[in-house]
Amino acid sequence: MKKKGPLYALFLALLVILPGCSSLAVLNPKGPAARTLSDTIILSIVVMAFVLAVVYILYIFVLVKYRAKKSNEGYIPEHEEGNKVLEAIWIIIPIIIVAFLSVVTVKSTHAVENVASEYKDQAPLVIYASSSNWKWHFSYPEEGIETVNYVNIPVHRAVEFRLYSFGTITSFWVPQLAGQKYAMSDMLTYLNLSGDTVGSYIGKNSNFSGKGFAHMEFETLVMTDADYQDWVKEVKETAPALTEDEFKGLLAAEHLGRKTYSSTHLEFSPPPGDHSEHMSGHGTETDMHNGGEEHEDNKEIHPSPAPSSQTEFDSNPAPEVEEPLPSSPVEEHTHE
Ligand SMILES: [Cu+2]
Repeated sequence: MKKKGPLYALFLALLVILPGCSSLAVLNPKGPAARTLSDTIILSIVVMAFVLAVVYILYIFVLVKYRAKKSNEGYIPEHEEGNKVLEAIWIIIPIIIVAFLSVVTVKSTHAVENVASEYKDQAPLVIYASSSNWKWHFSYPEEGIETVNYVNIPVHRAVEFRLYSFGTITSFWVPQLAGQKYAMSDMLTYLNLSGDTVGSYIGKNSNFSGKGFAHMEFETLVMTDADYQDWVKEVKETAPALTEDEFKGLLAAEHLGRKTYSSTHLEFSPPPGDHSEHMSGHGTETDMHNGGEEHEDNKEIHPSPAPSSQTEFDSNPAPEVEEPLPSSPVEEHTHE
């Protein structure tokens, strides 16, 4: 029995240390959407723990009470069948559990898919987040600025991310602010998110997308409204404009550090259309590529180019990383 001491110590140490890791960031929410998810996770764990507790207590009770022992040697229990009360109990209880969890799931899903109730009266700040080859591009159409691998948002503000990808499917995830959502090349997906605590939160791609996947992280900085306005003003005054050539270079690169521009790529490389446009039955198939004909010939920067027989990878079947990978844009965990 003595040997178990170190094991218990290790277990306790892990319990103390692990909550500081980003892997449990979902249980340390800093915005309404993430808080809804965290509450749902904790509630589910409590319900499941209750079910387990009942099962194990009954199990131990039956083992102890009905085990073979001297006092009941040769005892054979009465044959029983059709106990209506017992059968009703074990049918109704699971129905109640499933119904309860269903209501919780529908309510929480509805909550995180929409603007949080406390920010309902605001027009959301729209930010396009597009991924390319292990980078994230953030375009602010209202401000007319663009960043790479970091995104700044004002605190207590509804933000609507519109997600798409210049390549494989990726998944946009800022664990402390909201759940993950897929970014695809042919349609936009929408993610509502708000931060209610000023701070820096790690964001990542949570869908494996190739060899650079592990380095595909970005910083989400939740700033006071005044700091945010100052930052936007400074970017507009000091950052270079994003030209089409510069943007092609950004797309071609495998990894990049942070970049800041005083114009967006949306003007010359529009995002893909809303999925609903061609699902309504009114549009034609070509409506899907809402970039318009003038962009069809510029397939390099169109997020949903027509299928081509050759991709950028075909010309270089085994690209090796010659230079060391750039360090992650977010160096630190968000320890409190
Ligand atoms: Cu579609």
